[in-house]
Amino acid sequence: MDNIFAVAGQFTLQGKVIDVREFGSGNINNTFLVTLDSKGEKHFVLQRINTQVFRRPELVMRNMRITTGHLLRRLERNPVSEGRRWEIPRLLLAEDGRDHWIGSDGSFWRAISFIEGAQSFDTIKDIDHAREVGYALGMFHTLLSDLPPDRLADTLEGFHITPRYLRHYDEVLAKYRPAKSPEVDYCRQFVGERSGWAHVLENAREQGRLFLRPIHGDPKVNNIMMDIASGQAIGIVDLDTVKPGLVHYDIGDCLRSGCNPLGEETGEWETVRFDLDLCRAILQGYLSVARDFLTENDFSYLYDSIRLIAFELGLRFFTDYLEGDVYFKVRWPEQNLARALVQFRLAGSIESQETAIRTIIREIR
Ligand code: GN1
Ligand code: MG
Repeated sequence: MDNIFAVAGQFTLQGKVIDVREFGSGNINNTFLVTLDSKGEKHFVLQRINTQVFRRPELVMRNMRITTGHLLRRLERNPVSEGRRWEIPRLLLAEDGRDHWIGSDGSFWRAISFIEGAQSFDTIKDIDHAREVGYALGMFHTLLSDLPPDRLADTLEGFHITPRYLRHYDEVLAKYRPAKSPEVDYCRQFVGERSGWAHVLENAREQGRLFLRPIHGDPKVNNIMMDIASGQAIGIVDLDTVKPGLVHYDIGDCLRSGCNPLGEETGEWETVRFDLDLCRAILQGYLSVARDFLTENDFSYLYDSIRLIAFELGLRFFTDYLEGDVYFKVRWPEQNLARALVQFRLAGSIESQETAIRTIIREIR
């Protein structure tokens, strides 16, 4: 780990690096927690950006600067309600004054402030946690609702555009001809039966029923920071995928992650289900802060967005499995297939509870 200490040192303007260890469970970038021997801040988060995925990392940094700057200004004008805190991850500068550092091998590194006294979870613990997760996403959307989306670069072309993932899936199927197995057959059938519907959000956007706004892109449960003392949500981290998009991608992603009590890495895919109580609580928390900017049309596509993002993530994992794990990091050979099965099962559970989910949406709007 000599080298990683040297990289961390690039961002250490005060004190000395005493520890660097792997941190979090991201599927794309490599993340480390750096501990300092310093009178000031004791930790920061160091990340190596996956430049195979984020082809223009400097634009990711620019989006992050614009977003965090906007969030800070908004919070100065409209502070969060009393007794709450809301933290925004800060970019740390390298010795040369830039917000990233490029290694001799071309690796792209950046450092972000660490939020002390907070933790995140891979799954939701209880109803209060669920409401707070929804609140956090609602806060994020509300604070960014007056940032014109075209100020943000599109750093990941095609991200959450389900028809593009389907096209890519067809290409991969034609090229790799997967061996037959019950799991692979289940996934293929699951995708095949839904390919006609998967355009639902993009069609609505083309018809002008839904429109682009700044989105987080990845508001899953473990990107929501929870205050250890109060149990309240205090911020959203992982701002790499902030870009113009439909808020539906975010709402769908938050719900597919939050309402799956077994979590997206469970080995028990056959018992995966979508939990309605958690769904109600997340949406209530979201609407407690974000109701005002949602339109009639936004509400009419909420159910589809929940179903679609679970389906889409399953499709992304399955395609990556077929393609040989070129996108999502894996720790074992069939991991992306296992992840796909979880998401497809979840999407199936969403479908079988459509009436109940639509009722929840109607009741709380
Ligand atoms: C990836 O790397 P991570 O864990 O922050 C992915 C998300 C998926 C998520 C599933 C840029 O996020 O879209 O929902 O895995 N990020 C990207 O866990 O593709
Ligand atoms: Mg992410």
